[in-house]
Amino acid sequence: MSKSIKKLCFKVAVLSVLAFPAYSQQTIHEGPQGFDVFQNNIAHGKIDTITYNSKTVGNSRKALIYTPPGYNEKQTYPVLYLLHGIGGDPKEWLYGGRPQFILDNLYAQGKVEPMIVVLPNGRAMKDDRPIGNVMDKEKIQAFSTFEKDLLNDLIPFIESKYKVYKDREHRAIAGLSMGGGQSLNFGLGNLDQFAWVGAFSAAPNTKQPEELIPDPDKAKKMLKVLFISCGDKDNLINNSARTHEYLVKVNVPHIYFIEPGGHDFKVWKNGLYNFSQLLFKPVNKALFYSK
Ligand code: FER
Repeated sequence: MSKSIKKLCFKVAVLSVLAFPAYSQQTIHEGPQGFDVFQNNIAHGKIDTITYNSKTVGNSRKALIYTPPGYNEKQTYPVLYLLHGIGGDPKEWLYGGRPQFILDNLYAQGKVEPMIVVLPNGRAMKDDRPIGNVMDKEKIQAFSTFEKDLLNDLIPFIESKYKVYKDREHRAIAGLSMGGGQSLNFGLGNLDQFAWVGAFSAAPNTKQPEELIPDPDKAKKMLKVLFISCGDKDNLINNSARTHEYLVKVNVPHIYFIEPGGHDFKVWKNGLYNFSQLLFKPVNKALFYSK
């Protein structure tokens, strides 16, 4: 190789390294190939089952918890509550979305802040299994009741058993479909509890925009990141679109990511991939939707 070509190669290499941080998190994009695949040669987080007493439901309830690679009790962690859909339970994310693979891979690349992820059962009723007609009125109601179970039972339990931060800026909520609607309803409805809210393919349980965001100035002031994503072929897209249109109208910054896809885990995995990388870090306003 001639000297001048070598010099040019060096310059290109230096420039790409310098430019990389600017590009690496500038866009919301679909996960690259392999982002959701188990890698043998990296550190892995751990999945455990926890059991907590629910005053709301009147029995003991189970949730899954993911602690990140290198988890140790000397460190204090922020928490993401990650919610499932209408036909699911905590195992829906575990087996359908493999959040542990997505997050392990992101940790290996230094792209996520260490955090604990809790996968609750969002159907807050005595028999919370996804059996029979999952559209039954009392089961749909249980997704709404979960707000109390989450705030009054599960969060206090997690905070008593794990070394976690207890303030809103270290607490995030996100979910798929019914869990996306829950995240918008509970997150935006309790801004004193959550600063990071994500909804992937939000379902018809999503409150009407005016009810969801009654005080846009407060939402604007308190939210760190509000992330809404949906597949362009999802029959439920209107729940996301109408929320987005209202947020634009009332000038609340948010991320709106419509990608090719239906009502499925391809979209939800990309949701987690993107949302998790934003959490508990300084906010990059360049990502927000602007008119
Ligand atoms: C509905 C259609 C879909 C509905 C909920 C869903 C409450 C939820 C889907 C999911 O969680 O995947 O009419 O009404």
